[in-house]
Amino acid sequence: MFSKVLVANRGEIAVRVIRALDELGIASVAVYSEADRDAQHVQRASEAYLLGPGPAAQSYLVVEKLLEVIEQSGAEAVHPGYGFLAENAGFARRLEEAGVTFIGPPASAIEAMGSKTRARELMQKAGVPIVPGVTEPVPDVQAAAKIAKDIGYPVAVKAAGGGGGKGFRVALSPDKLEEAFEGAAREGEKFFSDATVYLERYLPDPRHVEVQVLADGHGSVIHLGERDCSIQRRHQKLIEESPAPLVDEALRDRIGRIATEAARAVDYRGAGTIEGLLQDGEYFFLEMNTRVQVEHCVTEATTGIDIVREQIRIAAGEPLSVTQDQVVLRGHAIECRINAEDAAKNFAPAPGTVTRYREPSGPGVRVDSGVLAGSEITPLYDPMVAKLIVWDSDRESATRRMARALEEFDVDGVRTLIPFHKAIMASEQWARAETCRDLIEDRDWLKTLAFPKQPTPGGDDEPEPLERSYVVEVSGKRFDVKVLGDAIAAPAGAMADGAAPAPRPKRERRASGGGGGGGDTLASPLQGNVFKVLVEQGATVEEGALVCIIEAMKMENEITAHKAGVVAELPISEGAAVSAGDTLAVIKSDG
Ligand code: MV4
Repeated sequence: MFSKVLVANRGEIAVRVIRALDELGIASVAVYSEADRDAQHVQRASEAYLLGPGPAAQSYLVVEKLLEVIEQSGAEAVHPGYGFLAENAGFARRLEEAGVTFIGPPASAIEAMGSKTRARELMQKAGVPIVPGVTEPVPDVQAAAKIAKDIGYPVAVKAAGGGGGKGFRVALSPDKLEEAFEGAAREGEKFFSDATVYLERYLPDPRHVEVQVLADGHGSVIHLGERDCSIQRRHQKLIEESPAPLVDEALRDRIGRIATEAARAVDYRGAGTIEGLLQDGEYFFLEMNTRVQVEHCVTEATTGIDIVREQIRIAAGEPLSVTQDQVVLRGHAIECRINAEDAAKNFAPAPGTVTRYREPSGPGVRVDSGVLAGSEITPLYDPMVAKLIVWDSDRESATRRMARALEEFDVDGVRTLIPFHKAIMASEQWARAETCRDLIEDRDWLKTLAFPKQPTPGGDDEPEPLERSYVVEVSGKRFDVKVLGDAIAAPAGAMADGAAPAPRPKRERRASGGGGGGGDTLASPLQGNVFKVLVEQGATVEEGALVCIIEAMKMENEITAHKAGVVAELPISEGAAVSAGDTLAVIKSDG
């Protein structure tokens, strides 16, 4: 077994890996950027090294710098977590060359699965069912038109370098094909430096079902059951659960075999996930993720197997700790991603400082997080604050437990998805395990689901009725009392002992973006770059009309008109940088 391992990541997953290392008696080496000096993963590791400035391209992604730290610290292996360098075959190879163990699959397996067309071809040869379509790159729109005619509309156009929905477009009809083709190619180029695209049949109402696999270096390949990740927003998974609502034992057995076959076909080693679509009882391979995933925790809850520990043991050459027969699924687990995002603003990132932070606990509750009160959620990295995972005997009780835990979760200073998740847990659609789609149909219930607006965290830009909470005792019974109305100057001494305001004097305020604005001004809710401007000065817009797209944290954020009227000012242009609070447009009411 290793004696020292470097964790090439940050946030909750770095903390998660450090915990596994601690339990195995292995020293941990953290790395951090200037923006993460006080981060949890830095404080929890045995030792920590500065990589460079905040932007990942100057810190967490700098292979040379990581190699230096490996040398300096004497780490024998590297755990990449997810994101950053986790699926970078070049990085895995560099480590191999340096005689350092990459805690992950062989570089060849990362490569094979990295190209989605190559992966489809390999899987087809191995007898793994793939979503109908081509396994070759499609050179141009003309070729695409011929193929699409054969496949039948709607067609899915996907970037070959993509994955997780990046570079994914749907063409509903032939006249929409060019736009979809160009869009997928452009996004592929932007995110993966690869404009190659391919076509698949578009499945109208699938469920996203993925299978966790583990493979050791001794010929064992097993699966740990499936996860359903059908609750997504703009291809970001928001809620995951295991087992999947529509998968029975026979189907689990079938997709489990498909997944282990897929892993064998690329000589897989370590933990991996076969992602697929389940439509009318049929299962189709989508892609393989050659890393530990965010949602691995729900599988840990239902199987009792520590996936990160298995990863480390496998990388050290040990055999899997269980056989397929020993894998027993028990109960039901659900994970909610607690992102610093504003659900009411089309899930725009909502960075800021966490001023109050209290995690839920109690039976069947697990929280994986990398923050504490005082932590800053920076726009430099992904906005996940924590993952809340619950386990209970069945889906219904797990849902109630999740609702309870969400109620206990107390985060202030930044907007989070907690209210959104509460609304989902209380919804009939969730109870019926309905799928949601944000692609082509208007049947997307996530969008329409009523969820309470959150008070603006922090700032004080609007005079609104003050709400103060007090705790009072009346004849020995405790009451929480809200006092509404304008603040009244308390006479000196009136707040003396016993009558101190509760520690949560809250101002309920208009839910607005981080920047606020108000009136005619449409302010940017986030920092980023203007990717597209969709209105012109002088144009008349409806409330909710798309004004521009701002790219931030590798995501395109649609900014919509906050009111109907005429665009009087439009001080933005494509490619320009904007800060949170900057004016994007001034919209004056008609007449
Ligand atoms: C699809 C699809 C329909 N047809 N592919 C790809 C990445 C992942 N985020 C979802 N992806 C999809 N790929 C074809 N050929 C629909 C989706 C999809 C989806 C699937 C199941 C549950 C929720 C979904 C939400 C958005 C997109």
